[in-house]
Amino acid sequence: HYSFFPGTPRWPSRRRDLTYAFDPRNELSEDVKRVFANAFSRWSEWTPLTFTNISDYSSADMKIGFYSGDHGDDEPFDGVLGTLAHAFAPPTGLLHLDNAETWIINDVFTSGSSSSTAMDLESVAVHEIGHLLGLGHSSVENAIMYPTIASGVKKVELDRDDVEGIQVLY
Ligand code: TQI
Ligand code: ZN
Ligand code: ZN
Repeated sequence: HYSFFPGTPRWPSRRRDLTYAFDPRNELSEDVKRVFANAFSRWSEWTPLTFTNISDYSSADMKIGFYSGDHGDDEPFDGVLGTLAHAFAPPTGLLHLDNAETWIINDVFTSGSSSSTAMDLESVAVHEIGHLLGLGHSSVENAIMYPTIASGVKKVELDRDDVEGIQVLY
């Protein structure tokens, strides 16, 4: 079953229209931005929440970026595999991805030929957005919030368990 973080943090009810921005230092492609827009829409479909991409990074509710190793939040990334990404629950709203991973975007690899360690970006994004909204991990294997995903696998459809969890929060 779904779970929440200790203290059940969530975006307050007066904040239904949330904003997100990409770290301008990353200069991300439109393809990457589209993956996130898609991932956010999988959650807005089942909640009263809306998610809007704004360009002002400093004022966005949720901030997304790709980083390598130490990046200033006491949770350094660890190179290929291990930790792929992490997200901080409301009201912090940070979503960080490990730049050392080979990310698959729309079935295309971002680097090299290391297909055995490539991870699907949208799948990880949908999972991390769940954390950004206040969901912890689920014990249901098909759930987006289940704490394991295999390399190369695309798992982007919310399970009924994810939907039930998010609808308790919002
Ligand atoms: N990153 C972990 C995660 O997001 C970070 C983490 C570890 C965590 N323990 C936690 C977050 C407890 C919240 C609560 O789960 S990860 C997956 C999955 C990771 C894992 O890099 O291991 C995905 C990132 F679920 F597939 F294994 C994205 Cl999709
Ligand atoms: Zn981080
Ligand atoms: Zn997780």
